[in-house]
Amino acid sequence: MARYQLLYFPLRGRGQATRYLFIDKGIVYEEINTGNNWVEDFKPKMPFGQAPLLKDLENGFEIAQSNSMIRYLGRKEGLYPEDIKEAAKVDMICDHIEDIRGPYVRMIYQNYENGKDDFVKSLEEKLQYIEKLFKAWGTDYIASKISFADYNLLDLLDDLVISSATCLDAFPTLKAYYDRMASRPALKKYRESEEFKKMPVNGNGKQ
Ligand code: 0HH
Repeated sequence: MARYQLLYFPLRGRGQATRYLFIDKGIVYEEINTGNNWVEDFKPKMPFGQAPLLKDLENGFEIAQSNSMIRYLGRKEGLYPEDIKEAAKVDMICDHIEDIRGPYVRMIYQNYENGKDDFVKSLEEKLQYIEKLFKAWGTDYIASKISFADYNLLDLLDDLVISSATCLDAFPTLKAYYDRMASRPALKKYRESEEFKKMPVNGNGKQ
């Protein structure tokens, strides 16, 4: 029986990190397609007028904002480090992810033709910070065990590699991390599925 509902459009976008967490941890969830009559049936019910929304079917609680959703799952599903320094590591990587995802989303939806080259150029600086931290921390995941933030980073790296196939070439530690995440058995199987392959990355066909 489903434990959660994920209400979102049928695209990767801001729902994919949560899907990865569910799939990797074997958590049964149900997708509700908010694209069916979005303006009339869904938008007015969303706390901030936007999707995604996560519903916890065990207690009826509803969470908006993709980063809050995945943090909630982190806390509830034992995927948030208990040690405060380890928790700070996953938090800081999540904040840095948002510093990349924000400009990515603006580039995709508002300035693709004129902005993509500059966005791709900006990645070299932004990714080298993660490379340096990962080398210093020396763990297989962001923290010593897998956490909610790893699914967020996997999804971000997917988007970046699609936009620029060579963007990880200068960062061997980050590239090895990406391959490690993508080859986790449940994720690998899902990423090879037609369901995943045919899911658009963004809502406007740009990537
Ligand atoms: N800060 C929020 C979060 O992280 C941002 C959510 C957001 O931007 O959760 N939601 C967008 C959909 S993601 C939204 O709800 C971008 C994909 C858009 C493609 C489909 C749009 C079809 C609309 C009919 N957008 C709809 C809206 O704001 O009304």
